[in-house]
Amino acid sequence: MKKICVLGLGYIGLPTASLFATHGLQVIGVDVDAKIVQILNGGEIHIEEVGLQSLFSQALASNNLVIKSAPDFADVFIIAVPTPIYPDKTADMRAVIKATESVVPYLQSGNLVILESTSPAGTTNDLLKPILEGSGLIAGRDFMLAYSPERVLPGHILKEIVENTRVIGGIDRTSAEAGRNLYATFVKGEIILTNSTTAEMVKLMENTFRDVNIALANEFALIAEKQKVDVWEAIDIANRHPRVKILQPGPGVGGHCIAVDPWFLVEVAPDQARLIRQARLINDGMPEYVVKMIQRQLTNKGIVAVLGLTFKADVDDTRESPAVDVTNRLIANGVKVRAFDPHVHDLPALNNYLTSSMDEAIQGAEIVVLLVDHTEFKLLTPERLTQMSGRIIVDTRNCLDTSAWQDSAFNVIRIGAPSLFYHEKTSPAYQ
Ligand code: SAJ
Repeated sequence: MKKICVLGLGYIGLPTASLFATHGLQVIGVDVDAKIVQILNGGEIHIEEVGLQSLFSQALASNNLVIKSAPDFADVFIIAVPTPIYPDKTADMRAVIKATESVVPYLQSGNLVILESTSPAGTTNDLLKPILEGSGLIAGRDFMLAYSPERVLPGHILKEIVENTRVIGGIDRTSAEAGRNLYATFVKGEIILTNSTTAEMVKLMENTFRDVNIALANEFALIAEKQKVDVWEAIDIANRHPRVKILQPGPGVGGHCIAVDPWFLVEVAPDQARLIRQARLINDGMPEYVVKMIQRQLTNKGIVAVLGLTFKADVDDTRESPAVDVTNRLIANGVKVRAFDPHVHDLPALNNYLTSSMDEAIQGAEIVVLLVDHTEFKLLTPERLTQMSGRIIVDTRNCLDTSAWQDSAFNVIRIGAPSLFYHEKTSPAYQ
């Protein structure tokens, strides 16, 4: 297992390829996007992730990594391409199918093929195996086949890819063990072996667990608002219970994982996955709730400055971002929007609304809406917003010090909390 071909050089494929290369294996990194291949071949990376540029540069400098637009013969093929959903919420497996088909001409006896993309349970056996067997080789006899989900948190990928427990699901024991030997090259966490369908299910369950728990937090927020309770204070108190860990309400759930993966379970078991579907609907309803919250405050038909477009803090990823959803809905409703995100410089559908600085976005704005708790937004002070025409901050992440802003005569509007106007400073819990 000396030569590895990694298909898909995104948030998972690129760090994986780079780590194998810096650990002495020969790696061919493949991407079908000519622009990505060009950027990588120029020594730069096309995504933002802490430490990745330096790791990638080390990988290139080791001469163990080459970037190409098509696969080549190798001992191991790792497929790490996206698995989005269609508008009807069923899994779009086209990239996985295409990548697997592209391996077929290069598949040789003794090879190991590993799928890393999050996929509906059964994919490795039912989808990959028949495609790969189109080569004339038989899975389990002539080549090995396994599923090993990526489980790393964007923003912490390089740490988690090494330290997290890794699951390897083989179509048979030999395949799982070969996968373990391979990942042990750089994984310091425990490596657990199982079958491929269980490993696929594990990954979906993890992200669904988080989605359902976020939906619960969001539902608590909606109830709290009705009850004139500050949900953030209530969660904080409830979480002092030794067995309670309520997550954070927010403007919705984004990213290519948590907002997508639960649907893979709904797709295969629509009658059973009732809670899972409902959780998805609750989380998907949050952007519209936020839009209504903003528009209720917008009395002078003024400018709304939107701060943050990514799906969460300190990343550049806008896939399935609730912040983008909120912004689009405001625009569709005829609201005058300016948007700024320090990590987003090009977003085709919103380029006409993007500003290149925060000052430009907030100049003359009636309302400022914080949709993402990027570090630099958390450090915002009232003095920084003096160019606004209004005095309303909608803090969808509860990341500002509300009382400091009220002291500066700002009205801070939060999800799941009674609106606190600067002249009503007392926390509602103590009124
Ligand atoms: N969010 C909330 N409230 C919370 C936590 C998160 O509204 O309390 C929102 C975030 O703002 C974001 C979304 O949920 O929009 C998802 O963010 P996240 O940080 O929970 O997760 P991801 O999507 O960045 O990464 C998840 C991780 N899965 C789990 O924690 C179970 C990661 O380990 C996976 O590898 C990744 O999905 C993936 O690729 O599947």
